[in-house]
Amino acid sequence: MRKAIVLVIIVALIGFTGVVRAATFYVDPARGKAGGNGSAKRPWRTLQEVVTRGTLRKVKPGDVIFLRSGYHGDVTLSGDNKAVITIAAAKGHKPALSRLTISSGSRWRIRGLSISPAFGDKPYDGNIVKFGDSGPSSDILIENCFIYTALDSSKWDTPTWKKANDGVFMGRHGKNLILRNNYILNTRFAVSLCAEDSLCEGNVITNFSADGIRVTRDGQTVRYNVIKNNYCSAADGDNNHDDGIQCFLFNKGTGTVRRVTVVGNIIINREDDRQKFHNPLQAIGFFDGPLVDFVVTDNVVLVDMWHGVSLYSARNCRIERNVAWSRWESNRRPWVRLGGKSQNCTVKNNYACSFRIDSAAVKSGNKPSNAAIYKQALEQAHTAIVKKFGKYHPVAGYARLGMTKGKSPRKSPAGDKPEKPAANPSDPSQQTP
Ligand SMILES: [Ca+2]
Ligand SMILES: [Ca+2]
Repeated sequence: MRKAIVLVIIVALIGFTGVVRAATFYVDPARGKAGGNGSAKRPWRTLQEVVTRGTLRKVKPGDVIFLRSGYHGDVTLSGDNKAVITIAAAKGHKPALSRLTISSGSRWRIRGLSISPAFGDKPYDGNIVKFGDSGPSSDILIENCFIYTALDSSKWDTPTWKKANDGVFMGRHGKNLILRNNYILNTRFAVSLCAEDSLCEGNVITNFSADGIRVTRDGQTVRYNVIKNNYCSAADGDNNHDDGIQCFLFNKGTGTVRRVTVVGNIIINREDDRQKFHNPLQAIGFFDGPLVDFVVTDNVVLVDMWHGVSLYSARNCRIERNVAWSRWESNRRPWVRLGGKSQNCTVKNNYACSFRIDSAAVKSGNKPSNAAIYKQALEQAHTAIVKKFGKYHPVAGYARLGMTKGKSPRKSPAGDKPEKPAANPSDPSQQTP
């Protein structure tokens, strides 16, 4: 009887930790062969070939595929996995894709890849990474990837900025999707979040000509992202109203967006005043609504525009401890604004250049911002982000602020050898590294 109980516990533990004979495969564009067996010594050739030849069927739930340096193609994945399948850069390797699409499916984890049309043989329009947009999708995690149109945009004119690829589209058929610690460089619309109950955290968005992050569905969390350096104004020939984070209504049926959390993000209009084609950026612009149960706290905003933090038609929302400042001399000083007809909202302990708060709101402790308060808030927010995600991006190499390069010490090195299989991305304990 006792033996049976012990056996049951052991079986339960093995099931719980998920370490049941996960296999590891290797893909190597330089040394691999289409007819290899996927072992470290006889790797397959490219990830695209693994998918299109059907070799991917040999990879089972819980397995890990390590990609070695080189070009792995334009890759489309799909399929429901009973346990997470991880596709990751092998240690010390720089695998590259020209595009990544996960059309539908569940339990995929993608880690540490460089993804850019620059690697492919011809340019394409639209998103560089798209997932959850063609069919039911859940528990997909995309992390530590370097996603960009081109490395250098210094010679771009406005037409080039307007036709630049969009960065990431988290699709409308998704639920429980995670976009974590990706570096997204030189894009038009950087990130569109259209999946319910999903998380966008620790990403860096640098150089974008339209909106940084679009929040469009219920239950989305946007936290600890850095969004900076916005391009092309109406005077330059770009009529898009650029926002750092915008609530853009996608819930067409109900016209209401619920349970959105926007916490600890840094939004900077431009880091360098020599930036060409700069544009006044609205920081957090939640104009569509009604907005219900929003939490917008601890964001730090430096913009040359009126909308620092603006929520319209808000119900049961909290706007707390945000700091909005401008270091430029125009009269566009960023405010905290609760507009339209708000109900049951709280606006507390924010710093901004001015406040426009619906009279029905509960408000207290809101004070004028200044350069010193902004500087302190920026340091605090940056420190919190660095603590969670590192000072430098693990693949792009860039710091989160400025464009210096370096390396963050690795907490747990990802090896070119079997490692602990990924936990289910929807596991809340896995949501912060
Ligand atoms: Ca623009
Ligand atoms: Ca916009």
